Amino acid sequence: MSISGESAATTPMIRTVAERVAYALQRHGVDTIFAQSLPSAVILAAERIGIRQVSYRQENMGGAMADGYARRSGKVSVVAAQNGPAATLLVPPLAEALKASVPIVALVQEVERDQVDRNAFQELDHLALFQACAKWIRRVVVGARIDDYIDAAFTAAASGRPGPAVLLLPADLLRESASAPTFERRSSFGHWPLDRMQPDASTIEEAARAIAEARSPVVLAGGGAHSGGGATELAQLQEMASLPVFTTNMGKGAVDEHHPLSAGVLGSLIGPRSLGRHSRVLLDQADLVVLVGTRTNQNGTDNWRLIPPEARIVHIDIDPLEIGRNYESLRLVGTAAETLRALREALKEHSLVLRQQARPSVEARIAAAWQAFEEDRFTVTHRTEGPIRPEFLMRELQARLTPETTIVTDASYSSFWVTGQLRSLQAGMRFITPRGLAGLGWGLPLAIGVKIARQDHPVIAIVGDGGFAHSWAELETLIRSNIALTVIVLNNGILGFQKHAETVKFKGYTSACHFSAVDHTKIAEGCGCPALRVERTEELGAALDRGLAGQGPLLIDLITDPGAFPPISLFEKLEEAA
Ligand SMILES: Cc1ncc(C[n+]2csc(CCOP(=O)(O)OP(=O)(O)O)c2C)c(N)n1
Ligand SMILES: [Mg+2]
Repeated sequence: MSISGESAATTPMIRTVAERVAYALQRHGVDTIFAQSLPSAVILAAERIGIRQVSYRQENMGGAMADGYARRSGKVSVVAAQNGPAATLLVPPLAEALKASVPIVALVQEVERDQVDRNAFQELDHLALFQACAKWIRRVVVGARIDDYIDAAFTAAASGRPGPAVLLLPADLLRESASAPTFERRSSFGHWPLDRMQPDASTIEEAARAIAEARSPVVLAGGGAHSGGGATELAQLQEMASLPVFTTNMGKGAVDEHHPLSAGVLGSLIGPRSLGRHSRVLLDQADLVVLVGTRTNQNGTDNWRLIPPEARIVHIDIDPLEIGRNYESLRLVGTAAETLRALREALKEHSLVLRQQARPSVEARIAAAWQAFEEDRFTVTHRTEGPIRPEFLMRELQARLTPETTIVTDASYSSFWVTGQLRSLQAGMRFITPRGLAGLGWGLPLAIGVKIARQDHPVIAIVGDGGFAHSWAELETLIRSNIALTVIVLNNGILGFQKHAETVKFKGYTSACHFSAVDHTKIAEGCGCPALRVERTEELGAALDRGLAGQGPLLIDLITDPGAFPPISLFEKLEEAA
């Protein structure tokens, strides 16, 4: 990229280590940094050379913005923060990014080098702090090595299984004059996956044969299927080899869910009125399961109960440690796109007659599952009386989706309403959910990051009222930074999942579960954000149209039915009791 040339040309101008950091970021294609002015020397230098600072109100949120930005842009994102208290607030979003495999470089200020271990102001052991939530942590102590460390941080974040890398930058080091590095670095590592890999030919061949010869193979694709063009490759393999494809919550959108071989999201969404209740039999009866980019976690497998024990497993993953963690598998270590492409190439040498013969009946079973799902949920998707059902919102939204629309959710029910009720329109469409750790509060900042990455595309954040309360303050960021996001608050007045899960497990719930009434329109308007309160189904369409017109931000405070819960397996008993 041209930036490296520019960086080389301007090198003589660089005076401080902080400036060298800014130029190194630019060399890696960074044009946006999520920060709140700190470390000041770095942010000043970055703004001076045209890197945009999106300034968050709180570090938790800044980290989640960086997460959304990286997920949607395909670029490594950068978040920066002060030492001590600010650094501690980066822990939750970096933990999400670690679990969800999202590459973020966090630049964290350190106390001055000669003040270390003297109880300097806001001194904290950052190496220990970030141990459980970062892939890589280093402290830079020699100014001349700064480019080495910036490049190492980007390499750590974007290579192999992507994840967060933390670079600790002592304040005095940043102000120091920059001495010449041992050699000029020119590479740009700002995109991910950094290294594209595929398994050896004999392993690919074995997997291809297994697919060609299986009685009833299925694919289960996770979030890894989205990285680096994996979704396009998966769609081609699905069509060529007539393979039915399920996704996990994180994998949603990896295939077009209107394709006749797409069986929707599985995981824990298998309760009454779910698609999974009807579609899961395909997985139950599979003799071969091809896992693509999934950590086979509890939610993605419904407590590890979905995949039949006698099925053969082929597991494609960039992380060798995920393969075999929960299922003994044929090991296909590689990036999703390259490995799926290699599989498709290998399958050209095989007869796919078994797959073609099975296809009409597989398609018929999938169509019947979608049909039964539509019938089961009809009463809630069409209910116009009483408090608004989230399923009604999803039907209204579905009618307004385009393949370019990105839906972003918070943790809790908003994730499940979206993954379970909406239907993707195209392979690679994105439904971004914080399923790495499922922490509350990340919907709004994730969506802000997504919208900054895709300013020309519609982005809708759907958040529960409990989770939204973690992040109200970022409505001001939305306005100040001129981000045209539609935010829908599912205002059911309760910590819904908490209340219902306690009811199932303990036949009662604690006094924390009900809130006093909150008028989110007032909060939004107090920050200068236009807002609407919607209580009746007939008002909803116009409100959505206004948000999607894209003229500016809009908050919709949607008063929803506190009795509604998504069809996750845990709630089966609750549904039966209702
Ligand atoms: C940071 C964090 N704290 C607590 C939880 C536990 N938790 C999961 S869902 C939930 C209730 C969420 O309520 P709300 O955001 O209003 O969504 P609803 O379920 O009502 O749609 C809680 C407390 C969590 N996931 N993350
Ligand atoms: Mg709620």
